[in-house]
Amino acid sequence: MTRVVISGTGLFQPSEVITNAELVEAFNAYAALQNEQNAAEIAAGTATPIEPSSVEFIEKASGIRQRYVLDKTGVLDPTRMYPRFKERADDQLSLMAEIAADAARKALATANRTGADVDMVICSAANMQRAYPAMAVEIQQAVGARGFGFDMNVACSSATFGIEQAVNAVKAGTAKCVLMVNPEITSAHLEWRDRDCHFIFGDVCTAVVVEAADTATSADQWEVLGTKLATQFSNNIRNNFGFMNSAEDSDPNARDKKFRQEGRKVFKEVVPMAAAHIAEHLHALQFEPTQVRRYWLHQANLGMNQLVIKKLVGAEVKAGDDVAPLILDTYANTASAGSIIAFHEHRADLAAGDLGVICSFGAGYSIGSVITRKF
Ligand code: CO8
Repeated sequence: MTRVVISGTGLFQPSEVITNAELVEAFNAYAALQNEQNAAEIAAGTATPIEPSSVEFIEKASGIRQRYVLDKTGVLDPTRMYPRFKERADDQLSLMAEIAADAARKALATANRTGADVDMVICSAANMQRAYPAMAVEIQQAVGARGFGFDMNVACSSATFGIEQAVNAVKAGTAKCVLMVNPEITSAHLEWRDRDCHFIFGDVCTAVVVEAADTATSADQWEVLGTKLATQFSNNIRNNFGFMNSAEDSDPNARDKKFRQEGRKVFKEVVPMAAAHIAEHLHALQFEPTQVRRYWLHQANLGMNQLVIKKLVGAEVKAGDDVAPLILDTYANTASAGSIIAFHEHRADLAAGDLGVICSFGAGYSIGSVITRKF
């Protein structure tokens, strides 16, 4: 059986940061404007005022302190509350492909590879910039890869599901060197005017190189011992934006055409599913959760990671400790990229033979785990 390794990772990080204080100031200015405009209806009791947001709530409820975004000005403009991107001509590199190519080049450099070594490209993210041609094919061209590329979307689990496709392709012999990228421009599908969720997301792109162990030359290789994917339908995280909207005569700017969730239900339902999933996967490979040196968990909410890690290894371990590092305080929830950022930033100190688990959980519901060991 072919042994497969992750031989490199890369991260694109936008240069612009929005702190919670800046975000709350913009939201509260927006709320004041709206309340002023609707003053008569509010006084008559036919409309309810928008309540202000608060930094204390955001930090306590989520653990998020700031987020990176591709455009800060549009998001913080209380008359807009949306990033502003310039539409690009068909012959220009699209924004998703641009950030993916940046992360990809960095990942290829750490894998000791160039684009010409890649024969399969997977673009896996919670949203694609357009219907077609596939983003992966544009990224394939941008990095000079050979072979073929395709897009896939499993919301927050897009990266772990993408890694499994990459591993299977190498094992099956349909590819030798796979580039899997996760360009997450979450700022364009977050409702920044919704107090319940305006603080949740940030933009980034991650990239992972997967290849056969016997041909890999990278100094930092992680053997993939197993992957396990699970889905279970839920409407608790949903976005109805899509190509049918015009045909259905529905408003493309209606609230349901952006991210929305029942946050409490997601929290309660996903935590036990994720913890049980990881434990089952480890047991199937004859490992105990306490043998894992590091968990690179999905980065949505501090409390969720706290509970998942407690269920796995006991109450004395905290999310944010060495065993389960956090990046969501700096990056916020970056959809599928979160667990990969954690892996990218928090693995250099591990030794050969150390065991690690990358795990995502999110909309679908979807859960994906990758059990890996430092080569
Ligand atoms: N400021 C001040 N107060 C607030 C705010 C705010 N911004 N928001 C809500 N409150 C108030 C509420 O009004 C409520 O007040 P009251 O008690 O008087 O009714 C109180 O705070 C508590 O509100 P909640 O119950 O909503 O707060 P929670 O403690 O549940 O925290 C969270 C909210 C942080 C959202 C939490 O529920 C959570 O993190 N849940 C899990 C979410 C999650 O992991 N989702 C994953 C989705 S990501 C995914 O799968 C990918 C999707 C694709 C990407 C999309 C990109 C855009």
